[in-house]
This record gives sequence, structure tokens and C-alpha cells, in this order.
Amino acid sequence: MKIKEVELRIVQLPLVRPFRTSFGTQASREVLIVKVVNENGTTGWAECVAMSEPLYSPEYTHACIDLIKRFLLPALKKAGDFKAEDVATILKPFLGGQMAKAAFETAILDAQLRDEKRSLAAYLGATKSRVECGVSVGIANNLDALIEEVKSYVGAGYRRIKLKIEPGWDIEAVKTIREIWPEIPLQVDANQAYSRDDGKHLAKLDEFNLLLIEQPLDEHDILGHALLAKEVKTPICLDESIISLQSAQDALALQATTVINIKPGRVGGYLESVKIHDLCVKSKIPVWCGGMLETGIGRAANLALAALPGFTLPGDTSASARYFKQDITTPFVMDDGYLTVPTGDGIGVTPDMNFLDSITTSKEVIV
Ligand code: OSB
Ligand code: MG
Repeated sequence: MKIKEVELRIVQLPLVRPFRTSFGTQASREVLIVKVVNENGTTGWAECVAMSEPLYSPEYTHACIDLIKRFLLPALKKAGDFKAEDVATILKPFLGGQMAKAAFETAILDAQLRDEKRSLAAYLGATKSRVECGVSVGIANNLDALIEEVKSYVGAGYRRIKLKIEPGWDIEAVKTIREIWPEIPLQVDANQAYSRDDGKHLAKLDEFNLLLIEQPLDEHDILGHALLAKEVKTPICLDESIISLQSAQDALALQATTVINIKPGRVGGYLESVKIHDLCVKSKIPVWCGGMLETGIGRAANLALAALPGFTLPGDTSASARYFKQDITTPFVMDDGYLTVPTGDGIGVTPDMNFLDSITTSKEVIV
């Protein structure tokens, strides 16, 4: 395909409740929405998972826009006629920028699949029609507030609870929730908040029968995670450290991780995600689909991926209502703890343009 037009727009969508992690608090989701129109006039949509500030990863919204405008788009225009499967190779000379690249590749792939009248789920190799939902619970102001929030999610039917932790908000929070819900699948996510010296402390989590502890140490500290895995019994799951198939291979070889959280934006797209999925299936490593507080655009595509057979653990693919009062697409509604995988062409959803326009804070069209 050839790119005829690209639209880059930033939207601001308030969250239903502030989301606090070890790296900061967000009250609203700033998202870059990428629209690509190809030579057939077919539109493809994607969302860039980068946040407004470089706190979770080095990327951030405005850097992604700059990267796309300055380097990615000119390179693809120069390539002329290409397939979505060629995008990663064409963009490879530009280092990093996985989130910007993923969004761009996904919008192109969406348009291509719409032309082929094929769903993203079928294209990626999905084997499930619905996906089990977990929910990521932010750091609360106090234990009572945490109990209330978890209670509302358990009541809504979520099948797995993930608690965000940081030093000072860990053992007691987990103990509290585990005592009230002795059976619920439970895991924790530290977003790099601990250091190599915290092994003994984190081992105190072992008695709570957690599915995993996600990214306790710095994203670059693969060896530290391998050492920690010898000190704690709870499985280690890398998130921030896994930015490509290569990094997944390295982390597995070094035994730094025994579960992987796949976030398509973090690894450069859905095609790279499938490669990591396949590696994990081959290595008998369970995977699950992470989330980045996506709108319906990104959520639809994540559900297509999470429907692949290796995704054996519930993901952070929660219902739209967990995040937003109104989503930019038809909301994803949970039924019995599951979300339905879209079956329409491409990602299977399109934004409500009136609502999208009403929350747009900037927009540029590049022809
Ligand atoms: O570490 O998984 C994470 C949200 C933003 C950035 C990083 C993370 C998260 C979440 C929420 O945990 C996942 C979601 O519900 O989308
Ligand atoms: Mg995480």
C-alpha cells in the first residue's frame, strides 16, 4: 500500500479515578491517535500507548509525534508501495521508538486488513472468541480505600486482581487483600520501584500465593532479576524490560523471567508481539496481555492479540468502564469476566467522530 494521508491527533480522556503507580499518578489519559489513509481511500486507526511524560518508558506523546513526522513517515513515503509486514524493516534504522512505530504499523495494518476484509484477530492467529479479564489496581490512599476498590472489581466479575506496589505499600496491602479473598488469582506490579538489595523483603510476598511479581527492578537490570528469581519463590514477570523478541530471548535464557507481559506498544507492534508469543509457547512460558490504559481503539487490537493460544493468564485488558465514563469507540463491556474479541475487519472498531473531536486537543493532517 501507499500512504495518502496521516492524521495525528492528541485527545484527553479523564479517568474515572486517578491511577497511582510507583512512577506517578494520572487523572487523565493523554493519547495520540493515529489515522492513516491509503491509496484506496481506506482508513486505518491505531493508538500510541506512550504516556504524556517519559516515566514508564523513555517515549512520550510529543516525542512520538516528532519521531513519526520527522523520520518514520518520510521513510515510508520514500519506500513507496509496501505491506504492513515491511514496516518494521523499513523503520529499523531509526533506533528505539517502539511505541511510535507500533502505532504507525498498526494503523497501516488496520487499513490493509480492512481492504482484505479480514479481522486482526484472524490475521494474528487468534483461537479464542473471548478473553479473560484481569484488572490493575492503583496504589490507594489507605487500606480501606483499597479494599473498597478491589471489592467493586471482584463484584464486577474480574477474574484476576493486580495490585500496584512500591516500598511502603506492598506486604501489608497484599496481606489485606489475600485475607479477604483467599482464592482470587492475585499478582503485583512494582514498575521498577525496588533494588537488588530488596530480595529478602520481596520474599515476604511468597506466602500469599501470588501468580507473579511484575518488574520489581530497573528495566535494564536483567541480571538483577535473574538474581532475585533465586531469592523469591513468586515467579518474576518482566514488563518494561521486554522491548523486542531479542530482549525476550535474552531474559528467558538468563532465567530473569518465567512469565512475560506482552504489550504490543512496548515491543514495536502486533507482529513483534506474535513472535514473542510464539517464543514463549515454544519455551513453555505463560504470557498475558498488558495494558496502557487504552481507549477502545487500542483495546480492540489488544483483545485480538490476547485471543492467541499462548495467552493463558488473564490480562490487563479490562472493560472500558474501568477507565472512562465514555470511550471513543462502542464501549467494551465485560460479561462473566470476559471481553469479546472483535470480529469486524481490521481492528473491528472505529471511533465515534463527534466524541473524538470533542476531546481532541490538537490535530494535524500530513499529506
Ligand atoms: O505497568 O502494567 C503497567 C498502566 C500504565 C502504564 C503501565 C502499566 C499500567 C497498568 C494498567 O498496570 C494496565 C491497564 O489497565 O491498562
Ligand atoms: Mg507493568
